[in-house]
Amino acid sequence: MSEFDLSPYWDGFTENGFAVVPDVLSAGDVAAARDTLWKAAEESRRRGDPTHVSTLDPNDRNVRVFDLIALDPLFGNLIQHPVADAFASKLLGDAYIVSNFTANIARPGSGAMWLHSDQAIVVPEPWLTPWSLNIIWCLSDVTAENGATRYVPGSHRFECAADLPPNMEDRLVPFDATAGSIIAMEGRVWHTSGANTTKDQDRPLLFGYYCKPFVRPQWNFSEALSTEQKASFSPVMKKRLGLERGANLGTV
Ligand SMILES: O=C(O)CCC(=O)C(=O)O
Repeated sequence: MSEFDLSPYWDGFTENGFAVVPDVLSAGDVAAARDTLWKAAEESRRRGDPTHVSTLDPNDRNVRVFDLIALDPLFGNLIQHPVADAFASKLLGDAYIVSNFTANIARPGSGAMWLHSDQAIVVPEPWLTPWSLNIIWCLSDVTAENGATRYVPGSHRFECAADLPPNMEDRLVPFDATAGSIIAMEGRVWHTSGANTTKDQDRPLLFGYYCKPFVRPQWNFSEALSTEQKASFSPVMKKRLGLERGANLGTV
């Protein structure tokens, strides 16, 4: 488990379902990650993975990048970052796994996607305890105007679909974070992307998604990563990425 001290954040995280940790990345790291992300988007399209997904976003002003870990080692490092590891280990236990790592760049003119919780899209109800976690890497300031992710306060306590109030959209509140922050959001928080109403500000966010080891991961890293990429990870990370033959032996 990572040495990162969660104590200033943990009570707020459990109470609210999320915590913002500022300055996890320096300005230089943010610039490098943003640059790498744009190159990854281009490479992704070249490989035949469209960056506009009409079932997710209302128009092509959202740029989606999947398969981040296969696209650049920078993302392979971020997914095992000590701050992410600290939240994941504490919330999900040391045997947590990586489910997915993707990006959503909300460009000016982009619109909101549909409201969901990340746990609800991988596990059927009831959602009694947190089985998943999103670590959102803010590669720009995140504001209501530039399409900040918006969440329903208290929604991590909804245990089943019948608990969802009819006016969920009216309750949405935007996250507010500076470039270089992470937003750790437990899997049961209901949320959506915002609309980017600025003229000229991109809102690039990365979403590192982690689960309990018994939850089927969204991404198949055995298929996605090359032999060299797989070999570059430590034994612990190989386990977390599901690269070992005994993927789900002795984890529960
Ligand atoms: O981009 C965002 O703000 C949210 C994206 C999201 O929740 C998703 O893609 O599942």
